[in-house]
Amino acid sequence: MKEQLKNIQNVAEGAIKEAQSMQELEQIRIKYLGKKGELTAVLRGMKDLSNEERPVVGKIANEVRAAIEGALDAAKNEMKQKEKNLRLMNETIDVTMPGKAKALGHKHPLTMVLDEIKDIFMGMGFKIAEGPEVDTVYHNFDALNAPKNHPSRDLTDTFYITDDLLLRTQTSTVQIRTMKKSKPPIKIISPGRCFRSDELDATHSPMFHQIEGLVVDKNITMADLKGTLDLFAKQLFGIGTKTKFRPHHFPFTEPSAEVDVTCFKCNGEGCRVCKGSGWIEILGCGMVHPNVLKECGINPEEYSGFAFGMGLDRITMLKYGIDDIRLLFENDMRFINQF
Ligand code: 2NM
Repeated sequence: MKEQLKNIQNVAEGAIKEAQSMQELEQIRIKYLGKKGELTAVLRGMKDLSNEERPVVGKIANEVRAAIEGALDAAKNEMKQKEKNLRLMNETIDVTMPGKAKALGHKHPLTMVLDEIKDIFMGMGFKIAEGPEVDTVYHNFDALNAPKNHPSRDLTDTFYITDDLLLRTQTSTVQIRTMKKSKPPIKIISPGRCFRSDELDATHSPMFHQIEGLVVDKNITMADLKGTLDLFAKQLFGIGTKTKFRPHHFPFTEPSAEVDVTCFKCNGEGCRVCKGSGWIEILGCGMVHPNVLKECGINPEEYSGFAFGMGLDRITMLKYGIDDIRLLFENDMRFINQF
């Protein structure tokens, strides 16, 4: 029986040495020390021993149990330590590794130029006014003195929603709304999206951006208009920029003009940007038509005003040498990332 006990101890200790995991160790414990284990079975047989032999064998059995338990504990501890070391190894952080760069976003070129233009006019005391993109035929055409048969009213040029509602074709709708609800002095610019039923190509888009301006007060003259827009051009394109006012026609202004600036690329010499002329057209303007003031409840005998409008997309394209308007709306990162 002593031999049997010693043998159990040897085999158990051997198995513990070989064990690779906590589960294996637990299986060994059950196999030798458990209720139906090998050591337990031997101990059960002790009742058949003589009175002299029983305490001797009992002592050895206890020693064997203690030895196996001790070996199990030691093996378990060693295994835990190994697992911990392994975990610590895998968790080490190499502080010398380069970090992952976070891609920072930035403003869209249209927003950059819009912000620049807003700053210039705010510096001259203009306020920013906004209004709805869906507006009435009245605000978009009638109140702006557009003749009932004006071609811009055609279904082929304007997106109508109903007989009375449309997508605004210019932001003058905002100027009309502002004149109707407030008294002069008025000094606003109205930037925003506009819509015309144009075929999309390199220079036309059915959705585009306008910035219009309006000043109404007593004694506003063509000289105020020219001074304001000349200063604007010098601030946007450079102090050496010159402006040229050419007579034009708009239903909502009288007199009306188009404004050219000396080419900021070639300084008026003639180049690709200005198509050899030395001049670039950048906006339309004029003195607000008395009919428009009257329609908005402003007495044209008492007040006068000037207004202007420009295309943000075109100016952005000129400033950055972009040759296709579609690039501004496609949000291709290869394009956007260049700014
Ligand atoms: C332009 C050109 C000239 C304009 C006129 C008005 C209003 F509402 F006061 F009559 N707002 N904007 C205007 C004048 C717009 O865009 C090329």
